[in-house]
Amino acid sequence: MTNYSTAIDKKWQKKWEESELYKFNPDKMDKKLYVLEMFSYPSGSQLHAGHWFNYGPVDSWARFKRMQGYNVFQPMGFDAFGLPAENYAIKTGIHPWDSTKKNIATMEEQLKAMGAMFNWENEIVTCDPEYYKWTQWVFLKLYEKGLAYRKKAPVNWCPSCNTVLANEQVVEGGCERCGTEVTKKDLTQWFLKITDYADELLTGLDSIDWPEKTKSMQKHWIGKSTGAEVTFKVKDKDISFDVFTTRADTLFGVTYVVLAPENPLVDELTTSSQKEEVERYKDATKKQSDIERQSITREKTGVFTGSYAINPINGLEVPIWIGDYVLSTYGTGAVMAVPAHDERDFAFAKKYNLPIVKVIDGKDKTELPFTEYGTLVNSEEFDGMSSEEGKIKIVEKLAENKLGSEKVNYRLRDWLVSRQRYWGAPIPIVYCDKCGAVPVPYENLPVTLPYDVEFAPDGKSPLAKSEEFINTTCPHCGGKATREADTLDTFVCSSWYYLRYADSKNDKEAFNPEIINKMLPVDKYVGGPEHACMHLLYARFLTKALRDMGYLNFDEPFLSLTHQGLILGPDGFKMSKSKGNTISPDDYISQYGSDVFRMYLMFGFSYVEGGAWSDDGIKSVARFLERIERIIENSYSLIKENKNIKNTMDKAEKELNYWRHNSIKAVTSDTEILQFNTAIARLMEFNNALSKYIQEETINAKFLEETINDFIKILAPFAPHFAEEYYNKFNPSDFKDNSYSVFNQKWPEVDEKALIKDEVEIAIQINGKIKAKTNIPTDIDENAIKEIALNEASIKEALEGKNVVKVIVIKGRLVNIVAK
Ligand code: ANZ
Ligand code: ZN
Repeated sequence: MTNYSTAIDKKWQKKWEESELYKFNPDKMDKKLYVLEMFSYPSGSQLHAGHWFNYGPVDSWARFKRMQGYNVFQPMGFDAFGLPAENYAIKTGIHPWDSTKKNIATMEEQLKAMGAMFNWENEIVTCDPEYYKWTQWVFLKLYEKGLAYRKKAPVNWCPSCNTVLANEQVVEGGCERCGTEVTKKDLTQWFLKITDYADELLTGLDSIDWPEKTKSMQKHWIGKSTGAEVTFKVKDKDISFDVFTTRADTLFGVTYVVLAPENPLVDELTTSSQKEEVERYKDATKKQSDIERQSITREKTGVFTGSYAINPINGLEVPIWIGDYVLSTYGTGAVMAVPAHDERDFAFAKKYNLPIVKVIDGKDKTELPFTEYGTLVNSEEFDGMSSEEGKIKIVEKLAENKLGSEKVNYRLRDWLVSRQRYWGAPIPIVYCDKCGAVPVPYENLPVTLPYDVEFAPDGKSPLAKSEEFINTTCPHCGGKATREADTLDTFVCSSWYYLRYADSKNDKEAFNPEIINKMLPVDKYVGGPEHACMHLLYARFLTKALRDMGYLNFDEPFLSLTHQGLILGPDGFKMSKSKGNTISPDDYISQYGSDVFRMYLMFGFSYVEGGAWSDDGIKSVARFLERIERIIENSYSLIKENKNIKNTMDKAEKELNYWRHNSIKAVTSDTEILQFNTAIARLMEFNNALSKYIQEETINAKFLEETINDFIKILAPFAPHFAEEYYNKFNPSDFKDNSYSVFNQKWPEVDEKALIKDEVEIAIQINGKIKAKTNIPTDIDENAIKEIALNEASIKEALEGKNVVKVIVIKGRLVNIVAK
């Protein structure tokens, strides 16, 4: 019968809480360690095994660090605004506030059953006015610095979620949340000027310890491109326009130019005979998203405007077209087309019978479009130059005539943050007929989200329908004004939550910079890889913006990042309530106790890979803890009995001591890199060695006691309640202070000497074939090893009648006897 059960979980959870064991110590800043797991949405479904997989193992890592002497800060909270909570509310008819609060209460309870050392005293809930007041403050600060602005732009629209989306929320043309195909609308929206930080967001990646793949995704998303802007004058008109090109070396091959249909010059350039066709084409383009338009496989289409432009390098006239493969949102919204060397231009030229002129000579391609890079031809004074040299020389020449210059472009667009939904932080701006857009004064924050609102989405901001909310007075002139009815995207709330955690109770300011600058950056951040180009990018931007305003003294919010793997449903699909494949931890916990469940997750799956759920191994983990229990209990009685006790360190002691230190060493290094499954395998080895030792006729009680204590200590991060129980059994305490806890003990140190074995097993070969194995002392010389090998019984026999030609010794591993 096993002693370990949920009763033990509860007992220690209570004790830990009462004794404030995990409280962060603000006086020990030199050893602070900020460990953070991405907080979750309090959606209707409860915590499933996947959530545990995020939080449980990281808590084990934090406990390990605590025992190494770190002053750990591990806060927890809820990302409570946003579509999931709102959609759940719409489905059930329960108000988002009520359902969210209820869900949070349930999730808190489930999280507490995990027994993690969360700093609950610093909990934050982003939909609480005490939190979003400061989200609004952040927004106003950005506004003050010109980093938040409003503009009319063609934006992504999800017809199912009835709201605009940021570029980052469009995944392969679909809505990040619901998958519905995203369309475009011309709307006036609020943006945050993340592009101001494009370059630093790129270079900063070199300074942080993040998975390479995530860094490269961000790099790609930011998309730095170095090229040139080249000016084309319009024939017979007093206008000109710039194109962005990365291939100035191909300028002599330009046979036409293409503007994005939305380019504001189009109307002016369109001749009357082309007007009708151009208008029709513009209308058709409006419906398509940028992602669709960029597809390589899609047929390229366009319309001639009737006007011509002059190639600035050779004075040739080329027709001006519009085409939807040119995006209005990239570069200058205009391209010079070089069909001989660019695939898209080539397809377009073929379709519309436009000329193709080869200007780069290379050898690797024989079919059009020709090789990309090579030597310039058909370019007069530049003939024979390499592409690279040509780029420089051609731009130099253009620059002399003020018709071109070097230019760096980024793919990154400003972050669209306004949403036409109810469940978010109101944007703290009012509109006055006289004064225009006026920020709500800081002392009037928060702009409270009203409770009684018809929130079912219909494409218009629900807050606009709330008279009580929308009508206000202008803070500037006191006249009649209306409030901004859009709310902030939840990613704004989560872009700064890691700052608020560290000073969560501050009601005077968003945070006290002095505290934050000591507590941050976050030392270890753990969460899903799907956030690579959203949350993780937004948070970096916000940190840099607040730093430049003087509030922060660090450049990056998250120094080290790990993505945990995904625990899939038993069917191999992502766990979701709608698929009915979620695994609830609750039943397992009541059956086995939380430590068994936690340890099984850590032992059964690689932390960074995850995998499909199966509970095949959970019984064996439960049995492992039972075995440990038995061994500890038996050892305890052996020591107490005080019979057959010795004080010497003999062979059996040395053997156990070897396994003890071997485990300490491996568990330390594996846990450090969150490689929990192998760490637990080492604990199992250690346990086997203990089991063997206590069957000895005589035992060294003092040594056994020390060894058991070490074992409990290195087991503690993985089975916290269980280990606390047995640590206290072995080391009874009066509970006067917190020294009772195994988590206040020092992590055991490796005694390297114990790892040097007295004996090693070596293989003995004859002519390269293994014939025998034997144990030899480690401290003997080569001749003695040869002697032992040659005198081994079976070897002696095999060598009979043969001549030993040579004996080769590879120390610690083998002896090869060459014989004829
Ligand atoms: C002429 C040329 C010749 C180009 C050639 C490429 C190859 P990246 O590297 O992504 O920055 N381009 C510029 N603005 C564009 C827009 N708004 N929509 C669509 N395409 C645009 O790509 C830069 C290249 O993409 C530019 O260089 C331009 O085409 C095109 F053999 O200019 B290139
Ligand atoms: Zn006013």
